[in-house]
Amino acid sequence: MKSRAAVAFEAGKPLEIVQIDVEGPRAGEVLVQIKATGVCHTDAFTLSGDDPEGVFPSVLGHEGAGVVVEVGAGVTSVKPGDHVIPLYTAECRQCKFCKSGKTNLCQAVRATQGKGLMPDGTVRFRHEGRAIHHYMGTSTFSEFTVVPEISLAVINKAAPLEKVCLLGCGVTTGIGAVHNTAKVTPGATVAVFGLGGIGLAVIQGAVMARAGRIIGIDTNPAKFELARQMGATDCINPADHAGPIQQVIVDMTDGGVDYSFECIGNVEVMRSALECCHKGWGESIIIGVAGAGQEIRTRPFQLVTGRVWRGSAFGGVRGRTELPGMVEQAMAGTITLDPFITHTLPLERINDAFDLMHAGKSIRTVITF
Ligand code: NAD
Ligand code: AHE
Ligand code: ZN
Repeated sequence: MKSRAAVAFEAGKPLEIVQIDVEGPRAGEVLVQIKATGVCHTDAFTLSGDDPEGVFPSVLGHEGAGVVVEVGAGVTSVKPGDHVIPLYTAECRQCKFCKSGKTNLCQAVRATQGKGLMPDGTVRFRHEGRAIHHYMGTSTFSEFTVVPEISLAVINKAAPLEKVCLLGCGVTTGIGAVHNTAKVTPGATVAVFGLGGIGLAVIQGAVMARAGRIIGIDTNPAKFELARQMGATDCINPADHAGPIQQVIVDMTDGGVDYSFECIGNVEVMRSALECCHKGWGESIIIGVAGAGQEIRTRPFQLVTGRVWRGSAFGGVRGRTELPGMVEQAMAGTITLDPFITHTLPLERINDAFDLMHAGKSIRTVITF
């Protein structure tokens, strides 16, 4: 079938809105009509060319929601008409990772997904006969996409797709990192580095966990008002301080925070986030994605003296099992999505969404089809 799609033909170039050919679903696959998709900083990161797994041409996008159109042979857990959120972290419930009970990082389709291919090693997208790669197993910047059955969470049909698409990445990542990775406790002091979509979702998670103090840090003070509205008790711009930001935070928290979250993808800030943690127990969670060749560093003494470094992918959430419940929470108002949606644009204007993000003017732009 034909599909309108925003194709990344080359790294560092704007997306091109073109008509692509989408092949029907093969065994174990599902054809989904995407109704809405958020634009996450990771899409911009991959488009920039910094992602070691970035392949071009490709259809980016991994924060979408849509409706099942057709299922391939052997598909039993979804049917046409189901409302779904595509998962960049699949959940097969059979691999060593799923069965461990220790991680959400299912590996059933991860190797081919990282190469921009479907699990059988081929693609379903073509443009003028040329193969177009998939992205993160989701490719939500296309009106029609094909994904593995195990990469779909079936959600309540009454949920507004143009809002709950944000649970496909940003909001789930931030809230999940607080609850599943850090396990923030009531009364805890929390520092959040980067007040974009992920950082604000961490703030929302910290409020849900009844954290006592939530310190937001951003180099763009325009992000502070919304951060405060969502529950930040203090907002700091590192540029307003002469010394290292970790020292500023240690001084204002009687020795450091209980938990910190890096939501930027900057390895220098990752160091600050670790070093602002309290001696003996403070834990720092890396969420931000850093480019090829980047490495983190600190004095090992920071860890010897009890600080802990962790990472979190998709907030540690098992998508097929847990996302439907998070959608219910959003419908009940326990999770709030509206404040994240600063802009809504049609697919034809998707490059504006990237511009708004780079200019620091948006939290999330939702693209509608
Ligand atoms: P965003 O662009 O909306 O927000 C980033 C924020 O960081 C901005 O407000 C910006 O002003 C701020 N910032 C930039 N440099 C800074 C600095 N030196 N000090 C303080 N603040 C600074 O991005 P986002 O969509 O919220 O994504 C944030 C990061 O999380 C990205 O690296 C993204 O790739 C990553 N991410 C990871 C996961 C995961 O599962 N681990 C999921 C989603 C996104
Ligand atoms: N491809 C990159 C890493 C990208 C990355 O870290 N992705 C996050 C999700 S970001 C969503 O906005 C993630 O979940 N990673 C776990 C995984 O299995 O991909 C690289 O460095 O190669
Ligand atoms: Zn994302």
